[in-house]
Amino acid sequence: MDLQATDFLNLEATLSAEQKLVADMVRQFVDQTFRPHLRTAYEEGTFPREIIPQLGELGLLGAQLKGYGCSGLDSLSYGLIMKELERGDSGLRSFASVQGALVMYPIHAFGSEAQKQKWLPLLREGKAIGCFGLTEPDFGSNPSGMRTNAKKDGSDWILNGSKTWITNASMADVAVVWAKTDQGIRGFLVEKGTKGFEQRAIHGKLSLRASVTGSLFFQDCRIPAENILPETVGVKNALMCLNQARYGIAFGALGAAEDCLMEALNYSKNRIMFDKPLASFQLIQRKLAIMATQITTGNLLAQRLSQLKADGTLQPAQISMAKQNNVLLALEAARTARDILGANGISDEYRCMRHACNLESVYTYEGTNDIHLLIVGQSLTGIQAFT
Ligand code: TGC
Ligand code: FAD
Repeated sequence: MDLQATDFLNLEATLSAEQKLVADMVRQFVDQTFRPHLRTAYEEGTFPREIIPQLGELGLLGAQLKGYGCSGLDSLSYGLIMKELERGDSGLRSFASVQGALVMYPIHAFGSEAQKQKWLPLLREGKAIGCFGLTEPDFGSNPSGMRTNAKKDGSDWILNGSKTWITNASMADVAVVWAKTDQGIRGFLVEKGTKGFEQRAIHGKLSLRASVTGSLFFQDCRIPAENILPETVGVKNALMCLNQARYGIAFGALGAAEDCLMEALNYSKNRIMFDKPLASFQLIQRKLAIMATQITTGNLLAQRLSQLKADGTLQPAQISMAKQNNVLLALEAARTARDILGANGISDEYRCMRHACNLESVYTYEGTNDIHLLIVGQSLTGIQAFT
């Protein structure tokens, strides 16, 4: 039997028929529906909004959640969806991650029944877009220090402050915003059009261009009592949302890495240099073998993560290990593929340079690579080394 470059240990054989079906369906959607928009979206620095209804129709938004019309898929299927989306582009996976893990999840986990009824069906169908505001200009890795605050005024809350580097910020219908209150850090649903709420796009990104990123500003925004997420009691709730999104990234980054490996492999078999295919040189084979090995270990890590999640025993530090490891290996794979493609590697006719540029953001967002190593370090030593 021929061994598959991107599935050297035949993990596919361990998938259920339904899991295979989900992965194939998403791969087909990405190839047929998303890819035709990608080059223009990347050049123009926009997200192709026209595909959002189809993401909803296919049940890919909040696919891990149960009820309210959500797909209620198992944890591995959810991971495979993220992987197939990011095989297309990290910006596509980002859109689905934010909508499902950072907006729908907190409403599902910490929201009132009325909030769930109002927002989850709209968000699932892609009829409403959400964003998640945690990071501030002066508080990135240390969100607990945030300055955005909400003060009680009768039964309402008055919100002041700002958030930046927020995916989907300028196109969101609803923002999940984390703010300091006299009861600790709590989550609020801030709706588009609220007086004093401004949503602004960030331009000039050289990474994740097929994704919309921006800032949120709150000036004396009056937030009605029914828009606080009632079950939020501290920064812990925001970090619980990050667990969901980081889990998806641990899978997603592997999609980008596999796309790069296949591109480098095909190119090296066809490119003739010194009268022979590049693939016939030892140095090139070494690079391909390392990429395939890293991808295989990353997939094993992700698959085990999904089992722990399904068992309900998954720990944040385990997610950190996988996010850190898999994004780093994907970034290295993208750079190696770019190297193997020579000058052609920097052209947008190929995929590896775009993946490499995207993965620089993925390396930083949802906790930087070093923050995740510090989380693992804390787990190993029992000593907190952030401060
Ligand atoms: P710390 O004092 O360590 O903990 C406070 C409380 O929270 C608990 N906890 C967690 N709970 C659930 N999940 C986690 N991952 C948790 N981590 C900590 C902890 O046990 C404690 O509970 P309790 O009961 O004792 O109160 O908190 P800290 O403020 O010192 O933070 C620690 C640190 C640095 C690890 C955390 O702040 C962190 O992860 N920083 C990184 C920030 C980050 O990842 N930001 C992401 C923003 S969102 C984003 O980037 C979206 S990208 C979107 C896209 O895909 O496009
Ligand atoms: P900093 O925290 O300033 O870190 C800079 C460097 O210092 C890093 O190398 C870091 O590892 C290192 N460092 C920091 N603290 C320590 C320490 N204690 N010890 C050692 N080294 C340290 N945020 C949201 O809330 N919602 C979003 O939707 C969102 N989307 C994003 C989309 C994109 C494209 C990007 C790029 C970012 C997004 N972010 C979002 C923000 C992202 O989460 C932050 O960029 C990230 O948490 C890092 O914060 P920072 O950029 O302020 O870097």
